[in-house]
Amino acid sequence: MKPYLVTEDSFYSLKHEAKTKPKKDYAGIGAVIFTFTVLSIVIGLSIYTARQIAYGQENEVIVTIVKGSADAGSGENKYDGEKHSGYGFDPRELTIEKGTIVKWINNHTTIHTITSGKPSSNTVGTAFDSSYLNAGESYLHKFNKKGTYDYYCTMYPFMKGKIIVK
Ligand SMILES: [Cu+2]
Repeated sequence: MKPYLVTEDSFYSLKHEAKTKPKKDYAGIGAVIFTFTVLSIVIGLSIYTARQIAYGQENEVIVTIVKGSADAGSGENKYDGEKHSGYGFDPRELTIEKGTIVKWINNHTTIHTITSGKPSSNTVGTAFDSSYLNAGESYLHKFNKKGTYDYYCTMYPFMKGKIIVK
């Protein structure tokens, strides 16, 4: 192969070209912007796809902490035990497939928790624990193991729920 040589003439012509064709700089910026845009879309889609694989939105089930949950144990809004439907976790009991994500949404105006176990047990919070969930916040947990998971709210322990994973 012949090595490429920069002769006096070609050097001059390069310099001359650079001087007389400033438009080339704009084309360069355009290419950079275009590349950046394409890369952003590709990276964005990759993250979205990875998230879809990891969390599989089609396998997401929602449990809400309904309005008035903190009043469930008192007066007029007396907690209705097993039959309750208006207070606490809705649905109270939920059966899901292994690998499903449960998303709890706090639709109440105060703090609640989603804590695995029963208030009296010594395994409280071992399977999952949302810690303090403010009004409007959500907590997600993916259930990868079959079993029955009791949970409750440490702020208002009369709020109880159950997830059955098949
Ligand atoms: Cu609560």
